[in-house]
This record gives sequence, structure tokens and C-alpha cells, in this order.
Amino acid sequence: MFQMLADEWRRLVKCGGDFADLSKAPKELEKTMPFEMTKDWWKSATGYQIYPRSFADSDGDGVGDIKGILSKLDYLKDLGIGFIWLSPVFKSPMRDNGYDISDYYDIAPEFGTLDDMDTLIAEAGRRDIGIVMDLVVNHSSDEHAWFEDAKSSREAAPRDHYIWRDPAEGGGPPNDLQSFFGGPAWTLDETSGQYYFHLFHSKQPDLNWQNPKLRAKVYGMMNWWFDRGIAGFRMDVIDLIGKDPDNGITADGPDLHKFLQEMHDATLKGRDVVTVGEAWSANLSNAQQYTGANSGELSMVFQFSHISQDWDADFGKYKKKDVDFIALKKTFNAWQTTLQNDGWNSLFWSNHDLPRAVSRFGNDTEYRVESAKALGLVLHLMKGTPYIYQGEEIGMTNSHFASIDAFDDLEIHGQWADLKLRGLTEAEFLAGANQNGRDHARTPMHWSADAHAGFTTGTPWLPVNANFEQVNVQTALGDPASVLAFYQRLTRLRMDNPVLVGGGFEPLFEDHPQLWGYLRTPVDAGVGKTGAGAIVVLANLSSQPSSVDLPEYLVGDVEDLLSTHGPCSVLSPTMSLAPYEAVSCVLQAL
Ligand code: ISL
Repeated sequence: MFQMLADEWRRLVKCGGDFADLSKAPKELEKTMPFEMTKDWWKSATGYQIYPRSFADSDGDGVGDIKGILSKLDYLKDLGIGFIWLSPVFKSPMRDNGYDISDYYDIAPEFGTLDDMDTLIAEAGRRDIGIVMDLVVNHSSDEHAWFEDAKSSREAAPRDHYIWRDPAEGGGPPNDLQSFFGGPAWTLDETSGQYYFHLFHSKQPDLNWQNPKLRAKVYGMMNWWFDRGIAGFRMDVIDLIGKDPDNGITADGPDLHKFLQEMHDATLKGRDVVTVGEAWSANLSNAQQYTGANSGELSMVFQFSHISQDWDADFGKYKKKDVDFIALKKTFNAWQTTLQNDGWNSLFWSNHDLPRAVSRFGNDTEYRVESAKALGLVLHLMKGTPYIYQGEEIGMTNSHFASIDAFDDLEIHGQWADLKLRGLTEAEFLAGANQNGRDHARTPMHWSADAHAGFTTGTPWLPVNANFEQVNVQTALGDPASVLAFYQRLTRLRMDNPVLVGGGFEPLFEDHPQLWGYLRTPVDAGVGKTGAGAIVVLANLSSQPSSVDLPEYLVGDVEDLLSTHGPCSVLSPTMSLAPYEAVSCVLQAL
């Protein structure tokens, strides 16, 4: 009975119509939320990102799947996470590993079935873990029925679900906008003689958000998933939906916030769910608009100023560069202070598009364990919701790719085709890709020292990192000094400590070249006055010993919270820290 209603509802929603109707699911479909959600629950929770293709394979086909995730839920519960951000599991030709969706209402067969997805939502819920799905609606796959229909003729009903333009006068693309994956952002459709727009691959045509019917369909789909019991959405490149391609505007377009508010009204309002928008263009001036308490838009955004602050001005992330440590701290400090009283930060070092945290920001050889812990500590004790990317909790590192051909990722190949024309050498590009390429994050998760790191009994779709025998979950579980044991404590700190969740933030010695420091203050206390209850975080993010003179009000007895090299009971006037040593402690009353 339930299945019949679900099918009927799905058919109705797929047919489109007014979203006012679509957002009202039949009563019988209203399931009890499997996950206990209270207002703003996500502020004290830690998120965990799963890239399903690379997490755990249950059937030996070399590709991770939902049943694999189910088998690891207890591991994630022990890690102490509050929700899983699940990269796309929807039906897809997988040209961009699921970020090209051909059916928003179904699951890719290599990942499982809708029943498996329902089981995952329920089983995660039983463990108080919410499932946050990936909303990829800037574009769909070119194999989505809408696009297949749309390209059949200029008159096709869903034609304006996508963005079509006539060739420029004299022929060629309508303008010179470029795709993020290399090449022009316009592809000619021979049948109709018009170009369609795609900010990513030509197999990922952009949806036309100017069309209210399309927007209604997206909102209907979101509500359908909410009614199935999910805890929220991570929204893929959401800052691109308000674009005005005719005027060369892609990110942060004129209609962006109007659409986000409309989406909020149609789907999120009244639900205690979490939303996190991927927004490369988010900045200190518009962050509150996205995430402010009264904006009616999103819970938080993934902004990338700390990631891109040291990218090359001409060649971007594919030209190798060292991290500018002081600039990195200043970026975090600016976001922390700007969103201190209104708005909310997301906190992350890594995701499926980025290099491994310990390889980019730490030392993945001599100080792998120490630097993984220190990076975890400075990030998780800031104000905001921290995200762990799969494998970060065991200190997984970048792999080494011997040639450009060894990379799987379509972005790497598309960018190489463009950048070589612009003068980057093969050796430079390879060095850049070995530093920042997306495949580092996508090599399979290391569960054990068994063949293929226990990820699969078959042949993994991307080779496992050569260091899996040392770096894996099984080994880490047996070691109280492991990165994993440290992360298990980090997640609990946040749950137990209201100062970490709601307290203020004050940067310390911002210009120090090796040390990172800040204070988390009880909401109403001026730290310079009493100091009691404030949390001090100090970390040496370098491979040399380093020291700093502390201001007088910080010196004295403290209660250790979590430190990498043994508990800290006193802050001395000059604090000396070993390479990658990090300390967090609570100031006592004077
Ligand atoms: O890392 C990036 C910036 O240079 C890009 O690889 C990435 O495309 C960008 O972060 C947007 O990412 C999101 O949308 C893409 C998808 O390939 C990414 O995996 C996704 O996170 C298109 O859907």
C-alpha cells in the first residue's frame, strides 16, 4: 500500500505542476522522522562526508555502495558524528561520479536501491545520525529524461528546463564563458541548431532556474526526500543558480538570494533540518545573507577562502604552491569574527574535491600522526559545524600519481587540455595535480591491512594508496594514541561543551609564523577581566619546535581539555611547543 502511494506521488511530482501542491505529500506518506531533530541540533553535531564510491564495497564490484555504508554505521557512531553528508547516490551515468544525475527519485544500481536508502535512513536514525543528501540542481545529467526530451525539438515541453541560445552572429558559441572542467561552457546541439549551457562537463547541462516550473519540480523533489526522513541537504554549487549567462555572470548572480528564499519557503521552513550550500563565491560581505538567523536561506555555507587563498593567480590549483600559514590563519579568523553574532560557519579541511588535509596543511611523512591531530584540534574547536572527510579521521594522505594518465578525474583531464595551451608544462601540471587533484580524496577508504585495504574483495575502481598497511582503521582502533582515538574525543568535546558551540572567538598572535592560537570565550565573559571558563587553543603547525610569549591574563593553572602530547596543567609566560604539538585547556578563576 505504502509503495503504491509512493509510486503515485512520485509520478505526480515528476509530472510537475504547482509546487504549492507538490510540497504537500499525502498523509499516509508522512513517516515519523527516524532521527530526533531539535532546533539547531546541527550546531553541536559533527558532520562526516561519505563519498559512496570509495567508502565500503559490500558486493565485490570494486565500487562502494549503500550496504557497505550500513556495515560501517557502528564505526561512525563510535566516532561520534551527528550526521552523514552523503555525496550523490542517485541514478547517474557517473561521468562525474554521481554529480550528473539522471533520476532524482532513484538510486544508482551500483550503489543499491531505494529500499537500501530507506534502510540507511532508518538505521542511521536508530543511532541518532541524520542523513544529509547531496542536492545537485545547478545541472542534471544529459541523460535525464528532461534533457532527452528537451533536446528533441525547440518546441518540446521541457525545453526551457535548460538554457538554450542561438549561435553568435557569424556562428560559434553565444559568448566566451568557459566550463570549470575546461573548454567552452556552450555545446552545440546539432538537431535544433542551438547551444546549451553547461558550467561543468557537456554531459552536465545547467538547469534553467529562471523557469518557475523547473523550480517547482526541484522543491517537490526536495520535499519528497524530506518526507522519506532525511536530515538535510548539502547543496552542490548552489551559488551558481542565480546566474545570468548572457551577461557573463555565473556565481552570485542577481537572482540567487531570491531563489534561496523561495526554496526555503517551499521546502525548509518549519523543518528542523540542516542545509549547507557549496558557495565558492561566498565572502565576508555576503556570508550573513546566506546564513543569518533572519535571512530565511541556509544553515551554513561551505566557503573556500582558506582553500584557495594560495592558489596561483594564473593557473589556479594546478600550479603547485606552498601554503601561506599566516594568510591561512587570518582567513579563518576573519570568518570566525564576522559570523560571531549572526550566521554560522562550516569548518572543514577537505572534501571529495580537495587534497587530503594532512598532505596539504600538515606533514604527511615524519609528523603524519601529530599533524593530523593538530589540524583536527584547531579546526574542531572553532565556532561552527565541523566536517570530517572520510579517512581524515585516520590521517589518510595524498597518493602519488606517476603520470597525468593515471588520474581518473574528468576535471584533471579537461583542465590539462586547457592549461597546456596556456603555457603550463606537463611536469608543472603533474606536480600541481599531485598536490591538489581531486583523486587523492577519492582513493578507497582504508579499513584494514588486508588486500585493497579491506575496501573491496574485487578490484577497486581507483587504486588504494600504497600506505594502507600502516594507515588503516583496524590498526588505529587498537591504538589509544591514534589519530582516530583523538578524533573520537574531538567530536565528544563539542557535544559536551557549550562554550565550544555558542561561545565567542578571539584570535591570538595572528602574525606568528608557526603557532596558531585562539580563545573561545563563555558568551558573556570579557576574557581580559576574569578569564574563567574560557578555552585556550594553542598549536604549533610547523615541523620545528616553536614558542610564544603569552599575555599575562592567560598565564596560570588550567584544566586540560584535549592535547596532542599529554595533558597541559599550566600555561607558562613563554609556551614552547614541539613540532605539531597542540593544546586545548580551560582557564581557571583567578
Ligand atoms: O574543486 C573544484 C574547484 O576548482 C572543482 O573541482 C569543483 O568542480 C567545484 O568545487 C564544484 O564542485 C561540485 O560540483 C561539481 C562536482 O564535480 C564536484 O564534485 C562538486 O563538489 C559539479 O557538480
